[in-house]
Amino acid sequence: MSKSELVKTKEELSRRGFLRGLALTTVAASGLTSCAPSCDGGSTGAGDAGSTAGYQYDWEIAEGEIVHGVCPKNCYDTCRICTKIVDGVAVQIRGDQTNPYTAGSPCVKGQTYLDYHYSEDRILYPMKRVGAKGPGAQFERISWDEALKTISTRFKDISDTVGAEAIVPYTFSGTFGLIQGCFFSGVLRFLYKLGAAALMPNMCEAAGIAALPFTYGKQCDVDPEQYGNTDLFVSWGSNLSATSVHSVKFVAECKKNGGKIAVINPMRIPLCEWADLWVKIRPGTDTPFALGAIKILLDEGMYDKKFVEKHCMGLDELAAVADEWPASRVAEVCNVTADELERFAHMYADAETAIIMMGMQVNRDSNGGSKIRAISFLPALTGNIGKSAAAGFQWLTAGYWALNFDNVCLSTKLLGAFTPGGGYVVNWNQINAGAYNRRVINIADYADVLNETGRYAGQPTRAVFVYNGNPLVSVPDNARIREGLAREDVFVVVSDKWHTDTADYADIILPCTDLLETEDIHQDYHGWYLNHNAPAVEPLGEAKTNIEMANALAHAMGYDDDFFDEGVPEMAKALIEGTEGANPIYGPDMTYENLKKEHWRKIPAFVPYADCLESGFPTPSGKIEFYSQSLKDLGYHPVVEYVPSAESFDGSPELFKKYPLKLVSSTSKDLCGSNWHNIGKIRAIHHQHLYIHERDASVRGIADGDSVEVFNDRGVCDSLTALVVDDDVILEGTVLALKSTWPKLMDGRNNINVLTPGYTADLGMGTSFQANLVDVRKA
Ligand SMILES: Nc1nc2c(c(=O)[nH]1)N[C@H]1C(S)=C(S)[C@@H](COP(=O)(O)OP(=O)(O)OC[C@H]3O[C@@H](n4cnc5c(=O)[nH]c(N)nc54)[C@H](O)[C@@H]3O)O[C@H]1N2
Ligand SMILES: Nc1nc2c(c(=O)[nH]1)N[C@H]1C(S)=C(S)[C@@H](COP(=O)(O)OP(=O)(O)OC[C@H]3O[C@@H](n4cnc5c(=O)[nH]c(N)nc54)[C@H](O)[C@@H]3O)O[C@H]1N2
Ligand code: SF4
Ligand SMILES: [Mo]
Repeated sequence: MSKSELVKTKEELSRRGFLRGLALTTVAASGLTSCAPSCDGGSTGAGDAGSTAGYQYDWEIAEGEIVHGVCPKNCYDTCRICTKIVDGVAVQIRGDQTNPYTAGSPCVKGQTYLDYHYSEDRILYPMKRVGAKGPGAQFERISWDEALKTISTRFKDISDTVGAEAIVPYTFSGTFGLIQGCFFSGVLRFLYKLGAAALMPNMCEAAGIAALPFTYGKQCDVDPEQYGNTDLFVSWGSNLSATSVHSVKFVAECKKNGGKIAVINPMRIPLCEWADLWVKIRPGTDTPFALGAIKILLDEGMYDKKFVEKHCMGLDELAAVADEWPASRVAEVCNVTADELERFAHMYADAETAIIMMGMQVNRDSNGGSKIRAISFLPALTGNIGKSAAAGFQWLTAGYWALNFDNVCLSTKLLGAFTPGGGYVVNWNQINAGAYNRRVINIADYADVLNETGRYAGQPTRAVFVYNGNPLVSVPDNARIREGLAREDVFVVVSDKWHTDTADYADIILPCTDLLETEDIHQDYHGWYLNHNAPAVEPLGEAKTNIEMANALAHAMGYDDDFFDEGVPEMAKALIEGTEGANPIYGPDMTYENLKKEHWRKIPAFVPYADCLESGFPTPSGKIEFYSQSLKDLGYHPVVEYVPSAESFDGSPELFKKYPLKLVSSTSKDLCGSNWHNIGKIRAIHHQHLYIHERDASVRGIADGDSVEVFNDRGVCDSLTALVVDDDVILEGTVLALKSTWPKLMDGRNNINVLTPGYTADLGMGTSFQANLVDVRKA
């Protein structure tokens, strides 16, 4: 493309709004503006609202540099993407065509990354609040020097008077980059040096991560690119059509190749269209369902006797537990028919190879760890372990994250113990045993942390540092989160790109970079890839990466440790190579420099657990443990036990009389966590429905399309409209809504987290979003 053609294209683009983004970049980068257009505190955070719509154009039109990156969001897919840069401006994003997993295109959200990046609503400068905290808060621009001085002065004061442990981090999954974020690095390096409380980031997958090693010793998930080769794909409490759009094509291959599909889910999901069996299970009751299926496998001799004899221990104890779950009892508790249970058991036993994809919602319950443990017995009983690359289970590929995390997060050095995300901690007893050199807080009970209640009574909280997360949208028991952030004696720092609901409570806001401006290393948690994200453009305004922020804060505090002079290249090298040199699991010569050149590398194919069939499983007995002495020693049932969900018909019968509907939160294909709700094009397609069964609706006088209030003792969610559906869509007694909408974009109406509880899960100290009884009325 010639220069004049490019100029013409830019003219065309400018007419469609492109130059608004360009102008913002240029002016902001030159520092000539006092503030991005909407950084005056009056912003709604409402994103582009269509202003820059349509500026993408054909990949082939412009000559430009192509930079390889990775979508950094907390999403199964970790899309490998390419960005075209013309004159220092990002003009188009598309999928990396060479990557078999995410080839083609990012999802609908990823396609709006340029709107996201060049949005007029991005926070580009440090801000301080002027006036009251909360909705409508006003901010004015300050320099980084002033921001750092204010924060360091306040932090020193708190450390000297109350103690540094009164400063609490909140960080979760804004970027899943292993250096800038992902639970343990980023600004935590600074906060842990400071002496701030240690954060257990156990919001998402912790119960399952804690449960699986009791069965298998280590976690080896099947590669999703193998779905096409399996005889049976079981979607167990998962909805890949929303959560992992790029892996649906592999399920389609399974179907095309004659494989079967089973869905276990209280809600109809798109995969039900292809399913041979849909079990509309009652939420929270997966343990009895799995045990009922196990009883049938054992009673009818439909299990792999040779495999179990050689590689498993505790069959008799498992049989005794399963015996308590005849089909009639399973039917009653799980609200399924005995026939459905039989069909599932036979379908599973008959398949030569089977993959069970366990969704994460299953583990976000007070009994979530037990559910994952109960399901985990099925592949072992049927010999689906170590048999084929297309047999086994999927949870998260955490077992393949063979990087030197401690070199980067410095936890051993700073906290006295290393925890890769916290999920390997089973319960508070282990923490109380003194692994850490300071007070520990758990994200699952953040409302208590902020309000000094429950287990945190008497533990002062005087400052909160939020980055990479949005507690006021995403964390349970939200009204109490708001109360805690609103405390006048709590100093709040928020680092984000947007004026989120949480940012409205900030004393100081620090602007962060996005994927186009940040270098990082990413590893998929579903696929088998290690990836490099190269920065594509200069940061807009004065945005800093999380590591730059950590280093600047450390220098402001006067810390002179060498590690606060490190940049991403040194950290990436230490992460990937460690002191050992290239890391063998990723194939030959896996060095930082090679990953940069190759952009991504897939872990070379192998059969999960095949090595353990030869050399034993890394459990205490060396076998797959249906009976776990370790669990018993920790005070749990050594096999598994059905303890009803903390809020459910059988777990809390009195509460059930008052609030007879189980609220299930689910994931929107149009949002990722709370990301993108503020981007106009996306908000336009995102719905805010409460799926409700027609009989549940009619007894409450609710018609399709009515505005409704969903309520319980914790609060009222008033942002939903009823979508009245029948038995073909949802189980009666269950209502479902999508998670992570921004109250401030809904006229201050609450999202569902005003209803969700702060209980911790049985294993891994995870959250219990699903242990949630409610009622509904017409608004
Ligand atoms: N009701 C209900 N609620 C849920 C769930 C549920 O099932 N039901 N699921 C839970 C789960 S599984 C998860 S993972 C959590 C997610 O919880 P969080 O990770 O706390 O929430 P997100 O909404 O993803 O917020 C991420 C924020 O980080 C910011 N951010 C992005 N990149 C960066 C960066 O590089 N630096 C900085 N400083 N900030 C950045 C984004 O702009 C965004 O505001 O939500 C939980 N919430
Ligand atoms: N588009 C998009 N993709 C995402 C995310 C996002 O926000 N948006 N978030 C990412 C993150 S952080 C996570 S953790 C994952 C979330 O992944 P998941 O947690 O797997 O996704 P959900 O849709 O919340 O839940 C999956 C299904 O579980 C069902 N379900 C609920 N309770 C039960 C139960 O007790 N038993 C059974 N059998 N089924 C139940 C629900 O009906 C739902 O269809 O997705 C990731 N991918
Ligand atoms: S949100 Fe997920 S599917 Fe969408 S671009 Fe990012 S990684 Fe890909
Ligand atoms: Mo998550």
